[in-house]
Amino acid sequence: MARLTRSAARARPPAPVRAVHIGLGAFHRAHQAVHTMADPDWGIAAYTFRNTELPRVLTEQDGLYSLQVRGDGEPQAEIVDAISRAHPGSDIEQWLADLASPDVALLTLTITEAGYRASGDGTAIGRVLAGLRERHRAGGAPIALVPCDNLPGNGGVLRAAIRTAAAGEELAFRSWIEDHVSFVDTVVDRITPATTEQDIATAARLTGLEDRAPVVTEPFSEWLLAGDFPLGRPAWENAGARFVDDLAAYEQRKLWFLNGAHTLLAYAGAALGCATVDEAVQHPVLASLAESWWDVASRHAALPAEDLADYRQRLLQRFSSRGIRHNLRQIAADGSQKIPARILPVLRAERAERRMPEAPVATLAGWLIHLRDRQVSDPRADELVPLARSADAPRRVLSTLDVSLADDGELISAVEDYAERLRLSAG
Ligand code: CS2
Repeated sequence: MARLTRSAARARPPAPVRAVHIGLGAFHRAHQAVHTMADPDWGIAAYTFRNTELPRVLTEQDGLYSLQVRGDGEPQAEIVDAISRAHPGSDIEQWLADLASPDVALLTLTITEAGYRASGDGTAIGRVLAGLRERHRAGGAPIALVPCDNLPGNGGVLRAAIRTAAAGEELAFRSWIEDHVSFVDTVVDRITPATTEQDIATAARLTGLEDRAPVVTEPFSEWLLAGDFPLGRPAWENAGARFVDDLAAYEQRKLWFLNGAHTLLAYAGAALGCATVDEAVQHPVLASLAESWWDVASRHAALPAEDLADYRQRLLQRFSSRGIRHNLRQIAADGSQKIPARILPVLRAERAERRMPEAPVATLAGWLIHLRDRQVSDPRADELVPLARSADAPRRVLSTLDVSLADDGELISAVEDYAERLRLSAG
C-alpha cells in the first residue's frame, strides 16, 4: 500500500506558511488545522515540544494525515492538508525564524491548561517569549496569539503569563508586546481521543493509503473567538468558526457543561469501574450524577434556559457515541489544572447559597480516590499524592485548590463521606 503523501493523495502543494502552531497533537489537527484548511491561502508550521515522533511522521507524509469523523454510521475519512511543515521542538532556529517572519500573522497554541503556569527556558511560554523577542528584533510586525486550551479567559491568561515571563526584559520589548501583540480569547470544542493502533488500520481501509498519523474525532466542532487579528487571519468562518464580542456565557457553557461533566465522569466513573465516557453515561448512577451536575450548573449559567437544555441534550448524544472511545484516564490527567475552571465556580456559588450539590462533591471524592489509588499524571502530583494519602486528606487536598473551600467543614465531611460511599459501591 502506498504511503500517504501529497502526490499519492493528489493534494495541492503546501500553502505558504502564515500561521504557526505550538502543541502539535490530535486536537490541533482535528480543530484549528481543519478550520485553516478551509482557506487555501494559509499554511501552518506546526511545532511540538513533546512528541518527537509525530513531526517526523508528518514530514514523511508532506504534512498530510487523515481525519476520521465518527458519528453513528460508517466513519468518514478526509485528508487534511493545512500543515505545510511539522517540526520537533528541537528545531529552535526554525521556530525563531518563523516567528520573526512578517509573513506570519498568528500563532495558535494548544499547550494544555498546565502549560500557562510554567515559564522559563524550555517551557512553552518560554519558547513563545523567545519567538516574540526575535520578532521584535526583526522589525516588530504585529501578531495575534490565539490560545486554544480550556481555560476561562484564555487570552487574558496567556497575556498574564507572557507579561510575567517578560518582567526582566528591556522596556522597549515589553512596550512592543503591549502595543503589537493581540491576545485573542477562544472557546474550542471537538472531542478528540488519542489515536490507537486500530485507528491506523481503519485509516488504511478508508483511504487506501498508509497513514501513520491519523486522527479520530466526532462530527461536532465549535470555535468561538473574540479579539483582533492585526495582520489578518484565515477565513475560519468558512469552516464554522464564529467571531463574537463577548465569550463569557459560551465559555461557561463549554467549560462547566461539557468539561465539568467529563471531569465528573472521569473520577466518579473510574471509581465505579468504568473505562470510557460512553460506558460511564450508560451507568445509572453516573447518568443521574451528570444530569444533576447540569441542573446545578444551569442555575448559575448566563445563557437562556432553552439554549442550555439543547446543549445538554446534544452532550448526552455526543458522550454516548459508540464511534468515539474516549478513555476516562485521558480526561483524569491534570485534575489540579482542570477542576478549578470546570467545577469550582459552580461549587462556590452553591456553597454561598448554603446548598451542598451532590455532583461536585462526587467529583472531588472521585478525584481523591484517583490520587490515592491510581497512577497520577498531574504537574502537582508530587505534592498531591502524599496529601491524598495522609490523615485529613480531603481538607488538605482541597486546600491546594482553594483555601476558602478547605475551611468549609461541611463540604469536607461531605467529600469524605462520598469517597467512602464510592469505595463501598465499587465493592
Ligand atoms: C476533556 C477535553 O481531556 C479532557 O479534559 O474534557 O479534552 C474535551 O474532550 C474537549 O475539551 C472537547 O472539546
